[in-house]
Amino acid sequence: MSKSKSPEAPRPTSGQGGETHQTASAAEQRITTNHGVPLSDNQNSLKAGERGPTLLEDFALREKIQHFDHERIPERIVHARGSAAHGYFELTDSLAEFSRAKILTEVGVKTELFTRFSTVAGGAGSVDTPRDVRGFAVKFYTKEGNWDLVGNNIPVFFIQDAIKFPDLIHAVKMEADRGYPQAASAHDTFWDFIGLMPEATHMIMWAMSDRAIPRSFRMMEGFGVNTFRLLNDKDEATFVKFHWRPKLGTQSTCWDEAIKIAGADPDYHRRDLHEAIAAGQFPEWEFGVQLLSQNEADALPFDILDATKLIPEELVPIRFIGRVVLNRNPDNFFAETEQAAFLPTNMPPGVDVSEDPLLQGRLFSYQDTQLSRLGTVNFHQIPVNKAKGCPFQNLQRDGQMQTQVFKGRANYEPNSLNEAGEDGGPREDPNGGFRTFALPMEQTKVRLRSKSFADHYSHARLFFRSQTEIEQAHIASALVFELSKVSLEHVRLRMLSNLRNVDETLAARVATGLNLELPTASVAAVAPQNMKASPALRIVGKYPETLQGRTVGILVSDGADGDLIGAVMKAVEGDGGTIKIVAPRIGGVTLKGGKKLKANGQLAGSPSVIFDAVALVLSKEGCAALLNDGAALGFAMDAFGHLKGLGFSPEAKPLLDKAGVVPDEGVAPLNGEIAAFLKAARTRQWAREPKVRSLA
Ligand code: HDE
Repeated sequence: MSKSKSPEAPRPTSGQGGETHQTASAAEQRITTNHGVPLSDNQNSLKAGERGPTLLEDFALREKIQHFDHERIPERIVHARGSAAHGYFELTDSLAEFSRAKILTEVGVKTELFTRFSTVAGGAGSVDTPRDVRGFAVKFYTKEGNWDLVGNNIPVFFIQDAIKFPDLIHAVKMEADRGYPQAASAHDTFWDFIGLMPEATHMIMWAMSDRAIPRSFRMMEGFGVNTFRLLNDKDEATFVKFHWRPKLGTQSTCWDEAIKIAGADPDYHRRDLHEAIAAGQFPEWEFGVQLLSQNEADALPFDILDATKLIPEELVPIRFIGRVVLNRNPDNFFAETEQAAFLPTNMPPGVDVSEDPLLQGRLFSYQDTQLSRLGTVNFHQIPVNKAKGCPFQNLQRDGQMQTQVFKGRANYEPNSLNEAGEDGGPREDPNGGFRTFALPMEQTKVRLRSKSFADHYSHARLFFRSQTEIEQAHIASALVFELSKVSLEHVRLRMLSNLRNVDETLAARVATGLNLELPTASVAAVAPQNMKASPALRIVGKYPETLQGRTVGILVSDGADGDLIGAVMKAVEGDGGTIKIVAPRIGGVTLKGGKKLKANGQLAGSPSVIFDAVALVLSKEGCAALLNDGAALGFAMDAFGHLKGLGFSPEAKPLLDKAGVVPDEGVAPLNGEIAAFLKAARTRQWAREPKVRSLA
């Protein structure tokens, strides 16, 4: 084993006194009222005598409590729970041939941005790890105005037409008469709606896959979902789909793990993002595009205006053109993350919409919803929403919370005020200003769904059959879990009928898991096609195995071998991982030889579910003292059950035995070398899964 010195007390990571706080400014800051009046006493209300009634004239008390009473604003009606960070986009490959947007043509230019990740169904105070889609909203502060690319971590959506969105959200959120479940799709109204909306079947495959239980916001892909257009300086249009690809790879949790994390740390993803950035481990994504001409789009066997369909990247490769880096945490959660307003209508010249009916509805909704959420038509003046890379001026005036002080009389145009030597205000720019693609159309008004949208099962089948067997088992098991929570048997049966159109074996596996007879298949409007598999849709095996950005928990005890702990720390950190020391008591342990080792976490509050891999480095006595400790047994049992790499000192073996850990490639004795543990820690032990859990 490589000789290495016993570990110093672990460097406190951020959030544990790790930052070097700036000393307070010398001049004492006086507390004042909101109107600047300095206050002499912020501890006591004004009374008639020490024990007398509080006086109405106490403006300090009234202002402070009144402000407090009105601090909450309406949460987002969807995507209420989110976490955000600042960063930048750097273009590395110009799209000048396709777009005149400066952000897509000026290679090497860094554009500031603000990104908010979110769940969909839960409220602002719900948990980070439910099974759910994740929002992936990016506000680029470009020099031609803000560009809000408001995507998700799944490339398709449940519905094809925006008019169904309120129904979808009403169905997935807590049920109207009982106010539960919170942040969960496993309930009657959601599956009742989904079973009656076959167009949702492809998205359901994604929502039941491991994509919906991401390990970290830093380890998930992002997609623009809708089809947009790029317009070059000749106003020639090219269809475009946008992609974000994480440098850390895509990684998910196991479903049992996600459930337990929700209890152990409801803020798991928020903390993960904040701590990584605070520690200088800046998450990064490659930003890419799929580009299609009108002819190429027409040649596809599906309609790219249909948001329930994706374009397999084996068909149209992704061209990576830049990178997104998140390198600064918000200073204030409410001011920035809560007040951020994303609008898909925010597009720089050179980017344009398509006729995708889902996108068309979104173009109204985001602008509209900010009014009720932020309470003023001037929400664009809130710092996080302000255009930064460019001046913005127009002749719109007044409105609540107007913070701009316009000079002169020009609040209309045309005007000739400049002939009187006054400032006539801004004017349109026919060349540089935003132009819309001149789409030829001679249509009659109809309320119809395009026939080209009618195939609801071929892409669902493509996704399912493109998965590895491991991932297919997770999809089937998730469907069994969710439909088992449905109390209406006709809803379960309707879903089974639909699943038969996706894949007969999938439907059979789910029926068996529900102990139901398989019903006849529902009638598909368009017979499902077998498309060529798209391995790019998998997670397992798509990215290199790595400890980069991951965290390893080392459970230690008094008398443990400090050299061995040091060797594990050195190996993990050398591999790009982060170490957290877990001990029975937060004060840490006394190692063999008397050296002290501080802990980052106390055992009961640091279960193995919050780590990517674990090591148990215990002394003989220390192990004996933990043999009857549920938290210690659970630490080992859950790490093993969640398919994690598990290293152990020889003295820790009795605890593993009692926890039911059986030796396999991912259970590595730390008695001479660390390499086997490191290899196991970089991934999940998929071969172990059938031994630890029954899958559908
Ligand atoms: Fe949204 N969506 N959405 N959505 N959406 C909102 O706007 C809407 C859809 C997405 O972090 C709301 O500011 C409609 C698809 C994200 O602040 C609202 C339809 C995609 C966020 C709204 C959709 C998204 C939102 C609520 C169907 C992926 C969070 C709060 C046509 C491309 C943004 C808000 C943030 C938020 C409307 C479907 C992504 C209600 C009408 C598809 C990431 O306006």
